[in-house]
Amino acid sequence: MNVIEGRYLDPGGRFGVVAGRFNELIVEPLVAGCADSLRRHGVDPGERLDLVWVPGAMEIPLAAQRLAASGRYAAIITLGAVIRGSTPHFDLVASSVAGGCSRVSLETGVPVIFGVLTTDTIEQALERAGTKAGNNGSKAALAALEMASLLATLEH
Ligand code: INI
Repeated sequence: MNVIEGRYLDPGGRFGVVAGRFNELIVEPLVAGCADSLRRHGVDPGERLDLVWVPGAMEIPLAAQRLAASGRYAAIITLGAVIRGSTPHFDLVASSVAGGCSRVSLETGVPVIFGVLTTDTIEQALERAGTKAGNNGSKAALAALEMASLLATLEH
């Protein structure tokens, strides 16, 4: 059996992070976890990582689309926090950003990693931003390395 899979090795190229400022307290540690994970896998953030801030999760797909369409990135990582709390349009925001990111990825052929938290409570979001449940930004960085490496393999 010929197994084809990506590896958590530096595939080369630039990486782009698009982060939503809304719920910044949660998103800042996601960005830090993402950059740290890339650095520990050989990607120097100072040299090869661009960070784009947008107002909130709703704006993430458009910025991700611009980065992906530029052809300059091995992968784009999206980070944000959509928290149900008392927000009536939680479902709309959550499904819109998820669908938008997936569309950008399929239309451009560039991996767009979905590192946007969608939780019921702030506590659940905090748990995934560097406390009890790890750091979703760090997990998103690993997914970006794996997908960039997989696509490089599939192209040859
Ligand atoms: N944006 C978020 O990133 N997270 C949220 O939880 C959120 N809530 O709850 O409303 C949110 N709203 C803002 C939205 O993403 C846009 O920035 C805004 O509507 C302007 O277009």
